[in-house]
Amino acid sequence: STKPRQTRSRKTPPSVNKALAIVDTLIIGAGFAGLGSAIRLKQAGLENLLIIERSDKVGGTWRDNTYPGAACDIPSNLYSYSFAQNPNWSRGFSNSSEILGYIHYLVDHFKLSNLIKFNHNVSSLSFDEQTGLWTVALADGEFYQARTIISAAGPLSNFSFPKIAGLENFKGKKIHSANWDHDYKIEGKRVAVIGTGASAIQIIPELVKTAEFVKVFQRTPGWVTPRPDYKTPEWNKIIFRKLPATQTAMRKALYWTHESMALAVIWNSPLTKVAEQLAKSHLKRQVKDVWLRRQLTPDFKIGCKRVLVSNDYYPALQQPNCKLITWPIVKITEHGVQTMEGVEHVVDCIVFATGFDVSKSGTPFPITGINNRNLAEEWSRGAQAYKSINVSGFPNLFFTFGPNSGPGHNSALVYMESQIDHAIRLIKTIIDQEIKVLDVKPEIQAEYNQKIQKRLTKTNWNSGCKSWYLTEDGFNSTMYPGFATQYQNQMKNIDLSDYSLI
Ligand code: N01
Repeated sequence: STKPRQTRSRKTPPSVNKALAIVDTLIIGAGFAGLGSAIRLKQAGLENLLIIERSDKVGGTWRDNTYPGAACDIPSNLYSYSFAQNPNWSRGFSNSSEILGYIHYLVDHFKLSNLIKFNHNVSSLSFDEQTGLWTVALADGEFYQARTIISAAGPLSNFSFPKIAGLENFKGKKIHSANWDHDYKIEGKRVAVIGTGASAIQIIPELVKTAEFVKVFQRTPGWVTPRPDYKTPEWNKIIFRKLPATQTAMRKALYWTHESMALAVIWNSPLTKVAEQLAKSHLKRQVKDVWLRRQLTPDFKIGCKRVLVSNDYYPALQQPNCKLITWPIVKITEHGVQTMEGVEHVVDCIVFATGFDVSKSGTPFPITGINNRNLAEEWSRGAQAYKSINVSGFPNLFFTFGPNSGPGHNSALVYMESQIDHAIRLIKTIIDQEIKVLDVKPEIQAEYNQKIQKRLTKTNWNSGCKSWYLTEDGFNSTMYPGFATQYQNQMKNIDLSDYSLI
């Protein structure tokens, strides 16, 4: 049945102490991964499912990141599900509203809306070995129960303001890139942008169009490569519509182009130097001023931080109303940003393109497993899982974008799809074989992680720069050290002897 087995009105007082519903699979998050999981579960005939979403809309990161210029730096034909190709992408690289439109299309086309519970904020997850059920408590005191959980809460779903002295003293407008205030008019304003990462380089070219001036505070310059964007001709869309195989072929070509980039950005190889030369030529072509070019030249290996993709960032920095500031920030004052050489940069608005709090990305709420094990505690010195989706001691629980699943060179959606299909095959086994507890064996998880960590030592991510991929101690529990093809292959192979089954 598509309906949860047991439901009752949300108005019933919590004192009755009954689950709002007991379902086979409960998905946390209605972003790309959560919705994709629901689609694949339905297609596998596992329709007894619910999606819990803390906000009032679907879309996850593409709902939240609506800053001016928000777009994707991976081509749309690859940044979409292979089982739901969109022949109508208007550009090679889509903007965030078109991607959000695609997400809404998924909800409508695969009839997901009646499965989503909005404004449901998960406060904890706990597993009961006796019943083999997870209890999913909500912030309002109600709860659900589920045999299996897919946690698709997103690794970059909680934005963070940096710890800069005096932040609270600023009397002007503070905006974070992931929480843009569209009611605030940038036109004619004096703006500071802190950060020069993937978000900032998309925002700055838009702000310089209307602001009185934009001061860009750069701590570390990133590697910027050209963005081969184009407007899709109508004939191309018609061909994709009439002959879907041509779009599949295009997707394959994009996939293998990105796969080859792994050789340049994941490991230090002769191709790393080639990629750095390409980025340097891009910089030289776009920035004629030698001093500015020097300030924009990175001093770490390409790939160590996320590679930036832009044609309009460098030109924007050279607009008469834009200025790159490389003096370190000392503090935020009432009126602006003070830098080390003693200048106070007075502004009306500070844009924080300073990234996300990833410290709790797998455990944004307490997760209690077998014998009261607490996942946040176990992950406090660095998260680890088996094949990025299962954690020993936390049975029947599946993560999307769990530990060491991040791509540095290919589309996140490719990784996501294989995580989802892997999880669903195990969920099907649990449901069909009436398994109460499917728990990865600790020694299997340990062995897997030893190999992952060993491989990571040889990657550019661990070559000395600081990034959100690493913890303060330099532990990398974020990235997958290999090709997407390797990742997909490991996810395709399921060996039930890796798990304890009860
Ligand atoms: O955040 P970031 P982001 N003082 O953490 C600087 C995804 N994404 O939002 O490099 C001064 O990368 C910091 O400086 P430094 C993508 O996965 C995807 O840009 O640490 N500066 C850096 O410049 C990406 O990796 C798309 O020295 C401070 C910046 O702020 C992830 O989101 C588009 C500071 C933060 O960069 C995050 O990107 C956009 C301080 N105290 C984002 N603290 C796509 O197109 C931080 N900074 C798919």
